[in-house]
Amino acid sequence: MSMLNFEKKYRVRGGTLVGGDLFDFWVGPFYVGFFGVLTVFFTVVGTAMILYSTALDGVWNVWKINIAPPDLKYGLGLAPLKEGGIWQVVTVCALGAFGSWALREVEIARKLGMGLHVPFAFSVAILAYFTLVVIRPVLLGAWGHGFPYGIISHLDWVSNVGYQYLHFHYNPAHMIAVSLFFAATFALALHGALVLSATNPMEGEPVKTAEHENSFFRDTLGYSIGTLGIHRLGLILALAAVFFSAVCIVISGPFWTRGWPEWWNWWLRLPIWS
Ligand code: 07D
Ligand code: 07D
Repeated sequence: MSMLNFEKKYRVRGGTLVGGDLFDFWVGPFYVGFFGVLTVFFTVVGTAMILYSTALDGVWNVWKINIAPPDLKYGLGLAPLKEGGIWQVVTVCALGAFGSWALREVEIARKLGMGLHVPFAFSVAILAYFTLVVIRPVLLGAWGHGFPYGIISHLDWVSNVGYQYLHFHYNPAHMIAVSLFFAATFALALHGALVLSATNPMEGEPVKTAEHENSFFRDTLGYSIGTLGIHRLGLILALAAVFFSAVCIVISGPFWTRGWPEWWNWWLRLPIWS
């Protein structure tokens, strides 16, 4: 049975958050839904604004496309379209599209009677983006603190903002975030390797099951977190990494204005040294 026929079995009505059954249908393999329509709307408007800005600049090299936020002088007000207003519209569209996509995920999960883990996970990514382009700029008093939309230009922003605080690696929340990102990839690599080694053994060997997987890690480390547990651990590590990323950037400026290496002076001031 082809995948599409098989999936028909799971195409259940209902579970929508708004609009009743108005948009409760599929186009090919895709569920539409009210939030699907909204996602398409925001994506089309946002992309059109990016193309409009690119046409104004006349630079069609995809690496060089740059939609800059408004100058700091505009504060938290609206800027003219050609002076950062486009960035503001694109930001609204991006947040609209990401938010609608998350809600569409909620509707699909409700239809299938699944948990809401996937939209929850995506919401944490949206939170990081929201922190970068809304929470931090609002706390600093200007939309100009948001990052520019461009493949290379957003890297320049990360580097410039990093050096504003002298040495961003000394930001303690950045340290925690980086360690969590590394831990998440390490856990996924171990998990992927374990599953492949059990299900894809040497020629002539039988395929192994979870009992073998658990025994492998018990024999190696004295403990196996288990088949469900490893997915919980992966999710927690990844979401914590992104959460601490949001923390590390929101404290840079609004709550700490000097170089990050200086923050560690509390260590030198501990009374135990005197
Ligand atoms: C693999 C899932 C698929 C997603 C992909 C991204 C677009 C943008 C836009 C032409 C893992 C699709 C990209 C639709 C096109 C225009 C105007 C996810 C996977 C393939 N970044 N970043 C990239 C975004 C920020 C940083 C690449 C987005 C922050 C560094 C891609 C956002 C900071 C490096 C990209 C965002 C930051 C990158 C690959 C939003 C801190 C790289 C991304 C919405 C978080 C790397 C040239 C990837 C690179 C890279 C997209 C935000 C830092 C263009 C959409 C401001 C240091 N970023 N980024 O694979 O090669 O993600 O850059 O917040 O080195 Mg970035
Ligand atoms: C924001 C992306 C959200 C994406 C969404 C979805 C689409 C659709 C469609 C594909 C958060 C978009 C979807 C567009 C696509 C299709 C079809 C993710 C976001 C909603 N750093 N640093 C981080 C490291 C240095 C600096 C985070 C490492 C330097 C600044 C992470 C190193 C300096 C900022 C991280 C390193 C510096 C960060 C990024 C090493 C520069 C941030 C991950 C080894 C000189 C940013 C919230 C993240 C942050 C951030 C890692 C070095 C500066 C922990 C490993 C020393 C200014 N850095 N960094 O947040 O915290 O993902 O952002 O050197 O702002 Mg750093």
